[in-house]
Amino acid sequence: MPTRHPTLLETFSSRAQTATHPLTAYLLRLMDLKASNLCLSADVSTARELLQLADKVGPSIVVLKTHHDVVSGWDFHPHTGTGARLAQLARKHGFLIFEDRKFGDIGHTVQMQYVGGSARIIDWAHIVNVNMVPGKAAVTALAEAEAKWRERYQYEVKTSVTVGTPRSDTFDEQPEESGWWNTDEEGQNREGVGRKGSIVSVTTLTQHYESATSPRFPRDETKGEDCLYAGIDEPPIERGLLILAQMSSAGNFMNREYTQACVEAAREHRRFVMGFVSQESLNSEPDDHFIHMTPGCQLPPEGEEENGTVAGDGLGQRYNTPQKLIGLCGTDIVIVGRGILKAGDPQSEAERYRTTAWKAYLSRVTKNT
Ligand code: BMP
Repeated sequence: MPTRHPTLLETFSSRAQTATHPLTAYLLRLMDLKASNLCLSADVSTARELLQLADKVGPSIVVLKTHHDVVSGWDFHPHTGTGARLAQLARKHGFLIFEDRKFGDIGHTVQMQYVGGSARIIDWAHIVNVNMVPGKAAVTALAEAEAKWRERYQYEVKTSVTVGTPRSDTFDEQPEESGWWNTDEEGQNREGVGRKGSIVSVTTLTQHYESATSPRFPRDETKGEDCLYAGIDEPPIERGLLILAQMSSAGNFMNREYTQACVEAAREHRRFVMGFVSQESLNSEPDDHFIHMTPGCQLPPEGEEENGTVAGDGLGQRYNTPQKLIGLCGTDIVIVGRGILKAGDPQSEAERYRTTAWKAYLSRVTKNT
């Protein structure tokens, strides 16, 4: 049982007022609006299933967790692909996308994995997580990558072509560095875009950034649909990180000292780290306003004692009920995969999880009154 930090007894709407991270504040407001503290772990094997599932279960959840690398047929197109279509469903139903990528490499590599490659995770996932085994530098590196991405994506690239004679002072002699932050979707170098022209013969090609109406979501341009969930505006542009501080699997190596190092790293990056993937609340200092998401959650089958025990999956996964995780351990959002996915009717099973998890939260905070 964690120490009784004030956040354990505070309502989500009240915590939204004090959250340090803008995306956490938004998520807490969304939770309050939808009366949901449920995350679906959408571990299905095809992109088609994933999109259908997100559309069906979307109304019950506040976060959709993906492992994009287990999905076959994932379309990487930045505007019409799977990430963009998920983003569209996220706007329609009001949920955030959490890519459970568990970055776990040196800083330079995690930056490339986050922002670049075919998946361009940062473009469609509001939230990602990090496995801090390589050390705190991975968190710093991801924070830096996000800040650079945000700076750049506040603007859209507009290209104009003019014919004329360029003056020598319009050209910068400095050699340019290439990296993930200055390549576009096709991998073309974009460094210098917005500040200088280049010539092909006497034609001047000028590219400049213009403020984008909404850079937050790549839209599905093929559908023309663009509805936004009622009652709340667009999420902020800021991306968020969760630190994997404790695991649900039996025999994992994340001991107390390791978890504490995760908490310290989070405190050093309060503008980027939203909180933790953990098995309990890790808020302990007065300034800790972190959010906690917890996997390894299942309910006993319908009709059985709601607080009964649930067996593991035989592959190391251990399960606890929403009542235990939210009521006793103080977590905020339960992450449920197979408990919902394997049900005959995932949509109504998600509703069963939503109502149970919400009830556990309500009974926790009403102990305050
Ligand atoms: P399920 O509810 O089907 O056991 O799925 C749990 C999900 O949460 C999986 O996607 C898994 O990768 C993830 N997960 C976990 O189970 N335990 C952890 O400690 C961290 C995770 O990300």
